Amino acid sequence: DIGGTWYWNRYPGARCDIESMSYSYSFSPELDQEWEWGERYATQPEILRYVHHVADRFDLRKDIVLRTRVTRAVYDGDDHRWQLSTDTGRAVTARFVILATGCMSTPKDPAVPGADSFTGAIHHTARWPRKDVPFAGKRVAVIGTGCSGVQAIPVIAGEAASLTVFQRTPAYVLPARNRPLQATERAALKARYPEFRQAQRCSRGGTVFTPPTRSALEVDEAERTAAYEAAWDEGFLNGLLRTYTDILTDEKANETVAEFVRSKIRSTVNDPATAELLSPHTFPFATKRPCLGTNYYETYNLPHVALVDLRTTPIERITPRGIRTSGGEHDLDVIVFATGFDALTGSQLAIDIVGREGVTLRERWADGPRNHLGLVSAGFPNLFTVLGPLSPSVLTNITVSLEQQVEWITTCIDHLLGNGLTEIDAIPSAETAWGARVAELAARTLYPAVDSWYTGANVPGKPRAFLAYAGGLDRYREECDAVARDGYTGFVLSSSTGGRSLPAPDRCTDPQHRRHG
Ligand code: NA7
Repeated sequence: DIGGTWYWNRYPGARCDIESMSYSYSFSPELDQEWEWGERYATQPEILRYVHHVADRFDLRKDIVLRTRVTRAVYDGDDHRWQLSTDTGRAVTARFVILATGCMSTPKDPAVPGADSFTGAIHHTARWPRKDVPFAGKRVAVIGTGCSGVQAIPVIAGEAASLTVFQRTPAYVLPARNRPLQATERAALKARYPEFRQAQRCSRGGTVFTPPTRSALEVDEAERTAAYEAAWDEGFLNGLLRTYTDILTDEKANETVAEFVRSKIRSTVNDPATAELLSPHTFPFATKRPCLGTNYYETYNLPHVALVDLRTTPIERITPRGIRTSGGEHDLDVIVFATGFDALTGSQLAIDIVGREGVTLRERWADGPRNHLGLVSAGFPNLFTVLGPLSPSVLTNITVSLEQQVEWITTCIDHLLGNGLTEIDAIPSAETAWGARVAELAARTLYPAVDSWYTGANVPGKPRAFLAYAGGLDRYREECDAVARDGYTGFVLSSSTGGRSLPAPDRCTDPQHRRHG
């Protein structure tokens, strides 16, 4: 069915961590007015209903082919078209291909030996069955304490006979403060939706807030704590990040927030040893995506919930009866993997993509993703990506980011068609410059040093690189618009008859691309 992430991630407790009235399409004022969000943070079923509504309202289903996996895409340089193969045998020829394959859609293989031997049920949060998974009376394990595990754990604990959480690295979990939306607050935002949507578009991360002006280190502890308490009470994913300017850039400033969260864990979790195990010490706050939870830390006070620290007692294997760690065997009926994704590049590299002159995307990205503006990779003409690597994507409210990229791509294709052009390709030197720019923006932050899915470190063997543009959606939008306005600098635009209208020749200095002129 349609829905992407919100189709697949139907695990108990799945919901968005951006407010629903922000995390929705902005392209239709009528849609904005007619849809009624029920909760501050929408559940997965509610978002899926919204996606279905959008598909019906705009008559999109006629253009959607379901139950079909694109397995291979080969560029025919003579015909200037992509030949797509699918697992149903259906073949498709297309001039333009847009990979909207998702930034978190290829589940990571947790590679725990013995999974096949388990006599109970195993489920991955990102491939959750459509039928209900019963937990009542069952002994359940959750492996993984990222955002998915953090959402699922309290809900599963509410039903299961026992829950054992297998934790490798504790997360910073902030309270969501979710609640039903009141009709009056929905109406108030709807009354100013056009301005609100415009403010989102011009914002740093796709959500609207007042940016901080001071360093965390220039105020005294009492003032800082008061600011952190206020943010904690508000329940925004990035509320604590937005208290001061330097939380993500200065280790000392960051540590003040990190310690504040740890103090909250200590005051919530009754058992001091469990509280300590749940307290993150190995990475700065928000250098991995923080999690929004509901009763997450409180869940560990329940008598039937146990925490296993995989750092001291690693998993040895899954057995027919359960999970064996170096500390002993845990008998189980259900194992839930909440072990995350091969983020940002996984879904593109899962397709066998063959570009100009037989070069594959896997070869081209062997040392990490390369592209210009996060949109097109050199040698793979007319193949665009939305929410892919080296774009703001996962650092932003993606509903805003994806509309920005879709608009840019649409304008670009219009430009090509309107000018008798058949092809856009990135210039390798522009790609190198873009990669350097993305790395330079990341280097201003604490992100790159941390092992996370932002850096590819969660997938063994994946080349390490900070995979997102950290300069903000506002700046990214300006950069993309400037490129288009200046005649698509860093790209070669050409026609099948050999004519090239843009960019001007002095911008295309890369020898590999001269032949297209
Ligand atoms: P994440 O954030 O990648 O979290 C995965 C969790 O699983 C994390 O705690 C990992 O520990 C743990 N993990 C991964 N592999 C293993 C193995 N083999 N053994 C034990 N523990 C493991 O994925 P989520 O699905 O929670 O969230 C992804 C994003 O989706 C989320 O941020 C939202 O943006 C939407 P580690 O930290 O690697 O030690």
